[in-house]
Amino acid sequence: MHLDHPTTYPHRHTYGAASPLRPDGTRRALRIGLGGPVGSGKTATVAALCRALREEVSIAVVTNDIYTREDAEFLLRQAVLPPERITAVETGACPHTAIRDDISANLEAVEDLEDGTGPLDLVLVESGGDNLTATFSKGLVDAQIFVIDVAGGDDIPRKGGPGVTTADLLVVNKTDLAPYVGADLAGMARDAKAQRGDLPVAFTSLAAEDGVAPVRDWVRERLAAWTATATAP
Ligand SMILES: Nc1nc2c(ncn2[C@@H]2O[C@H](COP(=O)(O)OP(=O)(O)OP(=O)(O)O)[C@@H](O)[C@H]2O)c(=O)[nH]1
Ligand SMILES: [Mg+2]
Repeated sequence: MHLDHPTTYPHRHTYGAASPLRPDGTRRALRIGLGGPVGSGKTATVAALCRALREEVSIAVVTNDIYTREDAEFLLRQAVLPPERITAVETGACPHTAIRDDISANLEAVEDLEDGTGPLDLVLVESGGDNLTATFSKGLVDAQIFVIDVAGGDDIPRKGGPGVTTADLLVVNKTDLAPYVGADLAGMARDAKAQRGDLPVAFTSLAAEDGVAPVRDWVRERLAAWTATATAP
């Protein structure tokens, strides 16, 4: 082991929380990251949020996939936003690498969206599906949503992990499937409370009309707080 050769260790970026203002003094968009296990409903949540909020705020989306642009293509097919507001980052590696360790490609994507479309209020950054440990760098997003689903097992909140315990909002999605997979929603709520204390938890079914409402309301609150902070003297 060569303790005197620090360059043998992998380089890690150490971004701090990004300034809410751009160099010209105008407020940049609030950036919200969505992470969680494969197939839990991250893209479906992004699509539903865009539909619910696009009339009131200016939104753009960055998706992360390992080798494809599938999530971005899904959002484009669904026409949830104009095409110039949707960008895909191909991570080429474990999703958490691009949202936590080297966030440069994602930061560039966010900045290109802001430059290309004019001032934005909200940028949603979807991580590729990963395990329970993936979290976003605070240099990339201002708040994070962790999306799990009832079909992944009702013991997930009890198992914890940084996504479940520290995300600003925990979403337990696909509640419509609970009766079919024998998921105990009340038990999930108790376990989530034990892991998260006062941090909020939203139970959603995106199969239901307006099923994204609890997440939409939380995003609205964050946007109001962001606007107030970023415009304070
Ligand atoms: N029944 C039900 N199906 C859902 C719900 N939300 C999402 N789905 C379905 O679950 C599947 C996966 O949803 P996605 O939104 O692609 O999941 P994801 O987390 O983005 O997946 P990856 O990006 O591949 O990790 C799709 O077939 C969705 O239609 C829900 O609330 N109820
Ligand atoms: Mg997805």
